[in-house]
Amino acid sequence: MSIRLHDFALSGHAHRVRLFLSLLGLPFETVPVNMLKGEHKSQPFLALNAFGQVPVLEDGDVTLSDSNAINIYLALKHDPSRQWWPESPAQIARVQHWLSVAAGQLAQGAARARWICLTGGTPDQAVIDTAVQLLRVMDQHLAGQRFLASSQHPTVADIALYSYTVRAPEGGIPLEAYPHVRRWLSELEALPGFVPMPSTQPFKKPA
Ligand SMILES: N[C@@H](CCC(=O)N[C@@H](CS)C(=O)NCC(=O)O)C(=O)O
Repeated sequence: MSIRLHDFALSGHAHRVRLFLSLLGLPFETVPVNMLKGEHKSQPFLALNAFGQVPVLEDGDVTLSDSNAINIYLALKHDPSRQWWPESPAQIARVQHWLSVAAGQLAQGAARARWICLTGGTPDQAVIDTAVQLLRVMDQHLAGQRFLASSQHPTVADIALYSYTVRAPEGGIPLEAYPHVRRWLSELEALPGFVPMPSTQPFKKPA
């Protein structure tokens, strides 16, 4: 049974799943969801995800939403090496810590600033401050450790933080001041199967 990804090219949340499927070498079918036309709030899409958000993954009779939940599923189901989702309680907790950061400070900071800029607005200072504080913490952390939750290999934590961090400049947040973050981004971009998060220009805000 084939894997289907309900995807929107400019969504960093969707990119997390697209990227991870590609890194795992899993074939999948893309079902484009045109968020600019409001397709994510249509009845057929709401039947897949009542929150009306991309991404959604269908794997046979399993339907999942939430990028991080989907990537945990993919890691547990399709990564026999158990590299991407660790086994020890302490390591699992370290990965989960960063997944919480991705759903918290990253979403409220860099991801929000980017969306506001792409739709023609100006992020307020609190949003910028949240993004900058996270980048400072990440830079300090990555100065002492190769990946976010492991010194040896990437995990789903790195996938969760990658997409919106690399496109933070689209939200008016430059990355020059964070050399360890930039080194970490480059290491992820060198992984076999890596697919980039598209860069984009501001567009009209969806109605
Ligand atoms: N927790 C969700 C968040 C997904 C999300 O916010 N997706 C955005 C696109 S980047 C969306 O569909 N927004 C529409 C909405 O919230 O109504 C995840 O990790 O997948």
